[in-house]
Amino acid sequence: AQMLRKQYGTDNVILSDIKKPSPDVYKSGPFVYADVLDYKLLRELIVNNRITWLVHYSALLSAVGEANVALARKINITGLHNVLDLALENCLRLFVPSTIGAFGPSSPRDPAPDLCVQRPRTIYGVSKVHGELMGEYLHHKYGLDFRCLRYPGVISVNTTPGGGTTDYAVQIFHDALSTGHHECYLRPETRLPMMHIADCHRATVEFMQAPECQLTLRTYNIAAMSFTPEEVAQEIRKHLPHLKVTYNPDVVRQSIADSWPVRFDDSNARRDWGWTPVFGLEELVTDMLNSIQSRRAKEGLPAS
Ligand code: VAH
Repeated sequence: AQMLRKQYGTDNVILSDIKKPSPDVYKSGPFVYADVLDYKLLRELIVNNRITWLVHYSALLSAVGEANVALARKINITGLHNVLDLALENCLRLFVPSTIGAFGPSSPRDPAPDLCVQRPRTIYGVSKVHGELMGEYLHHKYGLDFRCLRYPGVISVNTTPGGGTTDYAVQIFHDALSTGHHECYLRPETRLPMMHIADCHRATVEFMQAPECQLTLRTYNIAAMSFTPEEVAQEIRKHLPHLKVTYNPDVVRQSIADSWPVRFDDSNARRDWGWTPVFGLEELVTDMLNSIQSRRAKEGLPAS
């Protein structure tokens, strides 16, 4: 929201969520409570605030979705259809994120191209492929301005890990600075595409601003880096040499990770609308450690 508010004015960008945000969210600009399953409430918000773009992030992620398939289906599919219908009715530009999780074991994995077989093995992945297909169908049939990016694992200090398979890549930084020990639920050599949150936000805004005539696809892969738990641990040890990682693979999340792409081919995004990442592994590790350290200092916690 910050990036959009800088460009379009604070009061022109409304954040919404189903849970009460922290006090600083209220301070940073307009916030409204919204439940993606409450069609009437969403319609009122869109009409009363003359909304023109909608960025739809509500979804249960991969691992938490496997633990609650019925809820994941409701939020990720029924919630999506509410948003698609409202976008059509109100001629909105609609952004819906997809994910590396939209691919499965029969997809090409290294790299995974934009267009290939997609038979994901999680309700999260199935719902995201459904979103890609529904959005593209409504675009071609009714002209819906549907735009979708397949995100890698997104690494940010601003949110606590949300039940995804890539959560370890956030938790390891917090553990490195607090206990010096991280227990990893993936095997050391499990390679997954990852991206710093700043690149993810910038890609989304730049993609939303791309002229329609430049887009040859409605859904694009975007990539920045791919790393394994051992590689990110080694990079962290350049700053904190004593980091200890023990590997205790979790069957569910290891099998999900093993069904996902190892790397993304994002050449179409780079060609069509100029996508290019800024954060590689070195920059990611430096930024994450600095961000967490300054947070801990504010909370009066020891540096590490
Ligand atoms: C997950 N972080 O792990 C999410 C994401 C690319 C993975 O979709 O489920």
